[in-house]
Amino acid sequence: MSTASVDDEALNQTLSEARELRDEFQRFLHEYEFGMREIETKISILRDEFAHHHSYNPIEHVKSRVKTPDSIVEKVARRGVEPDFASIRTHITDIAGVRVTCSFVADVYRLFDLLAAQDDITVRIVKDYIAAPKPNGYRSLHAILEVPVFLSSGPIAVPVEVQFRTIAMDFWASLEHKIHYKFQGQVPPRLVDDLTAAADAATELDERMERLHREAHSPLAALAPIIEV
Ligand code: 0O2
Repeated sequence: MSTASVDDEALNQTLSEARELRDEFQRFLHEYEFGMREIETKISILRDEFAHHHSYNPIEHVKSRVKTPDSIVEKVARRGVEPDFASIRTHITDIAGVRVTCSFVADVYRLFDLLAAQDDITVRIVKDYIAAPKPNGYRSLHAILEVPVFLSSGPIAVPVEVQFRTIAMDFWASLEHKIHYKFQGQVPPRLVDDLTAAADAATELDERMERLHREAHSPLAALAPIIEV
């Protein structure tokens, strides 16, 4: 065999392996996208049911994403996870993410409870950064929920990270994220202190808004115009 044809064969082999890896990676990411869609559907059903039957919408907005390949590779390297699909599946549980922004803290827990109680959902991990905020002031309820996805080859269980938070928590986290990104993690101490104080203010705002909401919806509030007259 000539050197050229040996080189061609090696190149073809490499190309075919690269294509196989690409296809496997796409299949891998699709599983997470399907899991994410299952969770989105569950949330949207709850939202519609609340709106139609309780005349109340506890959800302000929902945002979803599947981690980019670059971000998965970065996390695999940072966490020292073996770079094979099985290890990534086991150790990286936030490839699919859904963020649910609620009006009030009570709604955050109510929605989590409603999802967690569904028969086909398995709660794998819960991190309650509302009960125990991070030192920088970050608050949210994080849960890794495993949901079944029915593929042509059979069912698989897909983990989805669901972050539940209020509008105030979301506002704070989004600004903090931008500041963190701008300073590449080296945020000046004065700004860190200001951010922590802003997180306290956000907590207080959540408490006041929820108090107001409760008062406005208490049976006494309905009588107020009559009492005033
Ligand atoms: P993205 O694009 O938002 O998903 P790790 O993921 O390794 O950092 P861990 O323990 O797996 O840490 O997850 P953790 O701390 O429970 O939650 C990670 C995610 O929560 C982050 O995802 C953020 O979305 C959010 N988060 C956690 N802490 C903070 C914080 O201090 N500030 C802000 N703004 N968000 C936070 P990613 O992977 O960073 O990015």
